[in-house]
Amino acid sequence: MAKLQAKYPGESEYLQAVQEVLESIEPVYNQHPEFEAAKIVERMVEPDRIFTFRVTWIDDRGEVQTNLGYRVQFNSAIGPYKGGLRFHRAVTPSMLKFLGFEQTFKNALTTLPMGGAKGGSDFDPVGKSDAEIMRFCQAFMLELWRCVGPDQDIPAGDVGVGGREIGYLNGMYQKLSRQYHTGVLTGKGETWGGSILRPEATGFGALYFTQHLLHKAGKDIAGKTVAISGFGNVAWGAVKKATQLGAKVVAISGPDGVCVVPGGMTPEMNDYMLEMRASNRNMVEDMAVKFPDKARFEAGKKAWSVPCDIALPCAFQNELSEEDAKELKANGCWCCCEVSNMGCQPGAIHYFQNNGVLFAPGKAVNAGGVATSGLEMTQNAAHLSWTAKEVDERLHQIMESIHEQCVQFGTQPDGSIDYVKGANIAGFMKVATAMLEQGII
Ligand code: 2IT
Repeated sequence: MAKLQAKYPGESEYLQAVQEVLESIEPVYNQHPEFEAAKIVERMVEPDRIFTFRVTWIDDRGEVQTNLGYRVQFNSAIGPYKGGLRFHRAVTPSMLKFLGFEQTFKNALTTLPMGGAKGGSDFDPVGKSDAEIMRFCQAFMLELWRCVGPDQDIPAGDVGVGGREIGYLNGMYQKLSRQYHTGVLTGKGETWGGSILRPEATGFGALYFTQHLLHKAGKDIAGKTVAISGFGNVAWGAVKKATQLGAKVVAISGPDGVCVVPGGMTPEMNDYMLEMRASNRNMVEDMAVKFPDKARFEAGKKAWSVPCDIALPCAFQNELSEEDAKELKANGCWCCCEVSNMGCQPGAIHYFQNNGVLFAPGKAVNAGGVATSGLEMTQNAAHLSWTAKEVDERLHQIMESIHEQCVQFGTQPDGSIDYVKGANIAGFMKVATAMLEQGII
């Protein structure tokens, strides 16, 4: 860690992600001198390569705009590079390195053969028209297409990139490459190679994982209150499945504040989240304007100020601080399943773990998204489409297996389960073994 800090000062998210994994794996690593001899950790913390490119496009006023684009190909030991694209004004190489690093372990947990990658741009979708989004995606693909391919690197969506953006990216990829296979991006539309349930998969998978965690703790989700941050694709799927399972979603939030929903989110409100995302306004207040008798907007507040049994961070890294964790606990919260990548700050995780709040990390909880991307790749490679039932069953099995891996590697001498350790050690052992067996490269 000291070497990395000196080498990459200021790359705080990347250093935070590496620190968490190294802390978890230390005891296991020390039992394997062959890992040390092959310098597995020193190799694993560095991305295989990073592409950086200029993306120039023209906005609706006719002005020329320039952004930066990136693809971080982190680790291919267990399969081709796989991971999402993030369009957000705060995107930096540090952010994409942390996400690519996390992705490598997460993808290992899915049981599918996928390496880790992440990419994106500092392009800010907020306030952009549909035509601007299309022109930006096309300009972005003018560079990205040379870095990716169905057996090399398969991007998907992430924050700011959903089905619409994947469509524009795929159209331009085909135009440039004259390759008409369906396998270079996942999260595609259902009529052009996309898997049924991929849009829902991250949120659904997170709730399946939460069910297993609660079951192990002798609890049940039905009738419980849930606070969710965000209102994008992941939060949308989480609200839907939580509600289907009989829980009451009492809060969703955005950068402008929180919507408190005392009676619980209804299916109509859940559907409206899609319109809120497509509008590119990035304001959760719109929900309270649309449903004034059901939702109350509180400006500047987080979802963590709303009393709940279960907290599901579904928005952005470091969105839940130690203070938030204390407020949640004080208001009766007893479980937090992290759905966003690194959504909880280290202080929050330690507070939860030391104060009897069940906690599981994003790389286990949210892996249903990329797992279903893996199922989309399988369908594409076989030139067929599975039914919703088939995809959902496989997603269920995968989330159960991820939970089992956490239990296997995370059970402590006192019988409790440290899900952070469990997920990190399980992912690490798989990637480290694959690296070791393939030699020093
Ligand atoms: O963080 C993630 O796992 C994703 N954004 C999904 C990646 C994917 O390739 O589906």
